[in-house]
Amino acid sequence: MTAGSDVALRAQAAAVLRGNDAGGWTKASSLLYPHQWSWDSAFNAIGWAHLDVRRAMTELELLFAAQWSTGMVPHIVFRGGPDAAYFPGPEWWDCAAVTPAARGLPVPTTGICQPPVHALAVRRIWQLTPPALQPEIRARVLALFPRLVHWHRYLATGRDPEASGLVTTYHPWEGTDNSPRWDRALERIKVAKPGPYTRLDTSELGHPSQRPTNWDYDRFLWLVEQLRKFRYDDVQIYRHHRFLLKDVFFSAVFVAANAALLQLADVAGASDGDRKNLAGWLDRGRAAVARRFEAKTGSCADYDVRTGEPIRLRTFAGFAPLFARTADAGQRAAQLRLLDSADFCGNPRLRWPLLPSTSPAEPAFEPDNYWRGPVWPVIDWLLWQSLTELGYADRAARLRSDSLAQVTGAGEFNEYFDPFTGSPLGSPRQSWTAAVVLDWLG
Ligand code: 2M8
Repeated sequence: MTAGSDVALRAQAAAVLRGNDAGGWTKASSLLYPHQWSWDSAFNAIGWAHLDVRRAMTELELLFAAQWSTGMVPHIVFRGGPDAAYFPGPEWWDCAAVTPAARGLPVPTTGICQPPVHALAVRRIWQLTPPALQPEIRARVLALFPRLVHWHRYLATGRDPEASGLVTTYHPWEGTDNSPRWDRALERIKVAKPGPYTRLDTSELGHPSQRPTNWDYDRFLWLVEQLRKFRYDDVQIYRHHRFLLKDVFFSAVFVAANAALLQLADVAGASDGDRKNLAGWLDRGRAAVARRFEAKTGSCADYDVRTGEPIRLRTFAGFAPLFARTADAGQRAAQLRLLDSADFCGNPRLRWPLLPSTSPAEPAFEPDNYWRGPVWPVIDWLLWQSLTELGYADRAARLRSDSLAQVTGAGEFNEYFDPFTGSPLGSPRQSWTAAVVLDWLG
């Protein structure tokens, strides 16, 4: 890619973020997602940091303004208001009515969370802060830091009462919605059909095959109903909820996030206690992810808390040791072999050698269906970050240039891409895709 086209691409990516800017927070996309999503917001802050570090901080500050008293950062902050076209809206969650943890918030939220990319965002903002703005941004990082630690403490305790080092997810919406990783657990669940509902996503997008099925949505909504019944109380949920999964990807992001907060500890004037906790969560998480690694496959398996079964599927989540920046040279080598094998980036049918959400060799693979096969630029960005930090500069550089070629090749900063054809899928002008492009362009 030439320098000239980089300039044009940067301008286009910036225009997507600016176009989705709703005044201090960014719609995840103007088409499908007119509210503030948690991990989208973190990626978007990384993108904003290249345009305006103050605006980047505001993105996170507004997200954390909706943090629950438990420390949880909700997966959607319904900032788009009651008229924004999105289903299911706040009435399906009813959080403030059922739990004191969500009372007094400036806006309604959902009652679940998403991977903690936020610390990576604050670190990036700080790295990009010009000297003249450092006093202001440092003060703002200082103010946000305790909220970040509170969020991490929630994940390390409420979401891991066993102190296993692995985060438990309660709902497929906690990151990778219809990933085949959740199929078995969802199949076990017998749902009472939720009251009548009308999905907006399939009609808005016009391509239902790129979205979860109605079977999925019946289960997604039933799980929300259950969580509401348990008043979003982690203890009750742990006791009764049918969907409790130890998610190795989420856990690996948590490891990387703890490392990022530790790197910010001096800037944020962190207490000794906070530093000790962060280092403890980091070590415990990294060791736990390493224990889920299976030498036979070179991959890492999620774990179903209810059945005790490992979830052995070839998906991007199997690369959790890389996402967690494993220090184990043997695991790193095995993961890199797997990454470029025919099951993943080395598959001869791929348009670009990028990490697909699900391996084409997996029976559940569907090239155009959401988290069941397509390439997601944000996931490849996380992998690129890990490879860069682990010192695999060449592999990281190829991931970056192929990702940029994919985005430039077709569509308008789409949400995800068909791994075989490179065709753009999902929502166009997806904020986080534009944000990671801005970061790749530097
Ligand atoms: C997708 O999920 C939302 C529900 O949260 C949806 O399909 O309506 C997922 O890709 C999720 O990870 C992402 O944060 C969200 C907004 O981009 O969209």
